[in-house]
Amino acid sequence: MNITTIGLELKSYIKLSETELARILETEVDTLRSASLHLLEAGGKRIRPTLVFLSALCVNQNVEKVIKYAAVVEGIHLATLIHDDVIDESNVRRGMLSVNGKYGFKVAILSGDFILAKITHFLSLLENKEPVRLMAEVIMRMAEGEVMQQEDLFKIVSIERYIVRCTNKTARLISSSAFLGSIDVLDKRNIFAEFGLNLGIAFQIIDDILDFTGEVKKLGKLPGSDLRSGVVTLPVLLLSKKRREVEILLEKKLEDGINKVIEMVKNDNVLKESVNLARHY
Ligand code: GRG
Repeated sequence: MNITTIGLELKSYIKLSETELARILETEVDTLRSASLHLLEAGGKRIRPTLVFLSALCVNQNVEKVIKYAAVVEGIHLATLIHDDVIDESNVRRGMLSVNGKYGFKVAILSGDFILAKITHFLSLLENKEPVRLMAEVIMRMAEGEVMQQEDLFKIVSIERYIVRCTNKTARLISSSAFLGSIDVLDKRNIFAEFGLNLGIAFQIIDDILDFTGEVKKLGKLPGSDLRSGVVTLPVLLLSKKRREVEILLEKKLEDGINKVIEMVKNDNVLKESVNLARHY
């Protein structure tokens, strides 16, 4: 199979997984259905379902059998994006109105809860109970990662703690996507999980770098917005020679100070160093 054929096949399997997700999220309450599916229709790269299908293809797993897992990982991703936008009070996601922007924060919280409950219920009915246990752990860890991030706002923490945050917030779901695609191949699935974990950490690091270097149009937000909301990421943590100066600037939580730190990041070697650390994973 060549790359073009794989690409075309992937596209059609991703479509099938979206239909499956819409089926899993079926409800008689129209607002809840449209709020839960809003971000699916808004866009997104579908990295997690793609990883499910690619790992299935790599191990010669029947791709039809993993459509449900592709639906599940994108569904959990949607719920976390919805809750994340409530926490950040962000009105834009995937270049469109976020769920809280469109339906208000109460419906947004409830639709995130609804998606998680529906998916857990769906998985609990499968004969193999491993996926429901795995996804419950991923969801727990994501909540832990997000709370750690809230505790760390405007603080210079250790790189180790930052990596734990990336692992919990982002990498475990990406890892489980690679695992679920290869779940029936017992001697390979843990290798895929480990690959996915490293890929997920690198993915979050690059996402954090792009917050400093990306364009408004592609980011869908102003560069430096992570730091403006207090989320201190790798490039800032690597400003080790100016650590005390950065700490003082961030402690005040004032726009001028934050802009100064953004300039320090751009004028230092830390963006390059951050890319190197991402490459290491
Ligand atoms: C368990 C519901 C629940 C919440 C836990 C809000 C929260 C607490 C965690 C936030 C997790 C989060 C949003 C992490 C960021 C991960 C990330 C890099 C998202 C962007 O992923 P892309 O680039 O987005 O794949 P698209 O839109 O392309 O799918």
